[in-house]
Amino acid sequence: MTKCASVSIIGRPSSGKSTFLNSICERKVSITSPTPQTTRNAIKGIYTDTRGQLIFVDTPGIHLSEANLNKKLQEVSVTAMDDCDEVLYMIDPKREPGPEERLIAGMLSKITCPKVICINKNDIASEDEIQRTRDFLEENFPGCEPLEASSLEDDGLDEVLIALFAQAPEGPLMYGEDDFTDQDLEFRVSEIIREKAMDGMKDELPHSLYVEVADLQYSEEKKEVWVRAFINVEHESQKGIIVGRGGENIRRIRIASFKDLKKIFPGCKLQVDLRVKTSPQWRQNDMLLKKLIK
Ligand SMILES: Nc1nc2c(ncn2[C@@H]2O[C@H](COP(=O)(O)OP(=O)(O)OP(=O)(O)O)[C@@H](O)[C@H]2O)c(=O)[nH]1
Ligand SMILES: [Mg+2]
Repeated sequence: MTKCASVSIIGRPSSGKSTFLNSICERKVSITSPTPQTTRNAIKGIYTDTRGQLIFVDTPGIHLSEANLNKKLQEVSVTAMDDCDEVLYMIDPKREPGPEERLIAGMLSKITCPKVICINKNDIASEDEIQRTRDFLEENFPGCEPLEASSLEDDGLDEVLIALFAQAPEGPLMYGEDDFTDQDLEFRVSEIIREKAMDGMKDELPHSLYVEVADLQYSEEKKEVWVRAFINVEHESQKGIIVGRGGENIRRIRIASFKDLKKIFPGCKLQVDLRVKTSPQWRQNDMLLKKLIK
């Protein structure tokens, strides 16, 4: 009998949850960046081998904040945490465990499903930083046996899979053997463009962006794809930054997006039309947040 489990990946922003998922699925399923709070949705990545299937749900990093967008993001993570067979708790040893980490550990200790704890980024963490993290985990999950890995360098991830499969319930596969995500094409396209638009942006700008695919025409027969997308920012001044001097930055975003989109539409003639738009205070717009964050 095969095993099949849904696994929510939970942790602070930037702990490497999406990087882990991409390494496991061997492709970009969920966008990543050095900016905290990159992931905004519950993103499924499916891993299948002879043991069975693990349906990972990547979640927004849990961050203490009363802002509308953050509260929405937290809701996504809490729902995923409550509604899965197992939890993978991803912790970044480079950051000292503070109130945020304690909040997450507190939430997770109340959850009864099996948990696997992974100390990520062991390629760059010092022994002291790893020990500090182990002490924190022992305090919060007495007797736990955290694993160590580097999601970026794909090191130690097999052990994480072994631990997850060991505690997974038996059951038939929920998805096809070749499936790796359930995201629709428009969403995947918008996320790739968002990743490229976030790249190199500082302060509030990465958080002030959302991407809207206005048109996506895909002809499998003609092997042609046409994308028109709007990069939305909150302020007029941010528009100029995204466009860049002489359109230099928007050109960079287009070229970088193009490269990744080619992987989604291999062998297709691709046309990408990007526009920048101001959408004042979109992060306060509950209707829009409902549509964007799920
Ligand atoms: N050195 C190193 N860097 C890592 C590792 N895992 C992730 N990173 C880096 O950490 C940053 C954040 O990674 P993400 O995967 O986007 O983190 P996340 O937990 O999904 O973050 P949110 O979506 O904001 O919650 C990126 O710059 C990654 O390249 C790792 O194992 N080693
Ligand atoms: Mg993420």
